[in-house]
Amino acid sequence: MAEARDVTTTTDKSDDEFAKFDFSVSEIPCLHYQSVEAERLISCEKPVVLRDSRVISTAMKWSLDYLEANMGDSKCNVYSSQTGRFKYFDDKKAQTFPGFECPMQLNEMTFDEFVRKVREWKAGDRALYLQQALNDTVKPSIVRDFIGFDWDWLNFHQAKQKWGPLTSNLVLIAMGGNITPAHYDEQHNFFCQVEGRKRCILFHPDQFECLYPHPVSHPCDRQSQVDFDRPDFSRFPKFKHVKGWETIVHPGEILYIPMYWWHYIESAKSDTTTTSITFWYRSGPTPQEITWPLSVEQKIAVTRNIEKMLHDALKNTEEVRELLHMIVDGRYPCERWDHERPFTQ
Ligand SMILES: O=C(O)CCC(=O)C(=O)O
Repeated sequence: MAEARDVTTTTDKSDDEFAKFDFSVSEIPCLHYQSVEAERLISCEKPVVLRDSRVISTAMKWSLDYLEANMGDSKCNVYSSQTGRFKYFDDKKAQTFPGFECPMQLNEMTFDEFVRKVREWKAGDRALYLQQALNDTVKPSIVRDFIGFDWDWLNFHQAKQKWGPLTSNLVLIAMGGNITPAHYDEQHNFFCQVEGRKRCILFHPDQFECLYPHPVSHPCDRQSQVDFDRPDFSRFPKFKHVKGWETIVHPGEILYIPMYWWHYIESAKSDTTTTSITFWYRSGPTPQEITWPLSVEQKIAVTRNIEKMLHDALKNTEEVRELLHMIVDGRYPCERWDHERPFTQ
């Protein structure tokens, strides 16, 4: 099991460990999990890396060998990709969306099979990524480890932030170099690192316009259309101005990823595998008192609902575009609104 990092050296990127990008990034603060500042950041929905916690200390022994012996014989979801990029897509939407090509393939296999494939993997093979929700098919030892998580701390935060229920704990086992392209989730996440290092670049929800999400009706809804390695600035000119927040999470650390914050996640190339566990929480009920102007997050929720309503009514993504143009063009003059971009705070 690896030691937690020396926090004075947060940027331990050796030149060839992670991809290089031209956009500007600031460092996500890394703080003691009980510090006042960490609590403040979580309360105002800002990302923070929490160190020295014992939240998943019972999972710190979850090496591939340990999991192989204890995960049980049920099938796990293992994605494969020729490019090493694992862009999530909605299977149901994919079946009807014209011309959609799946960016990765789902294979179901037992944990043992997955481990065997990882051990036998050679250059040129498709990269593999296990993404399996923890469920009751695991052996009692894993259940004991799970019960041993610091639920007092987790439940305290869930109640304090007035979040909704915990929806799932995903175990993520990536091969070194795997990339989860930029996307946002509609849930809060305590993202816990068990083994290996992951570089996480987060973007505030107000970067929505720079990241060009796919339409809501697209199978890759909530994912950026921009290929970070080869950005097409003629299609996505505002990507030049995107500003991010970056960290490398190490074993034992927790990254708080607030709802609607974009995240791009990359496993260190020299780590054979990396293991993480997610704790996803729904947002709480809508506050009884709404104040104006709405927050960026509320505007994104409104935007999503409008897009969904239009698509449900028209049943055609191209017509959504035409209808929105008809509503806006020549009627809401730019000069008046330009200083009040919809997604800036
Ligand atoms: O770790 C990864 O590769 C992806 C994780 C992720 O997107 C999430 O936890 O929301």
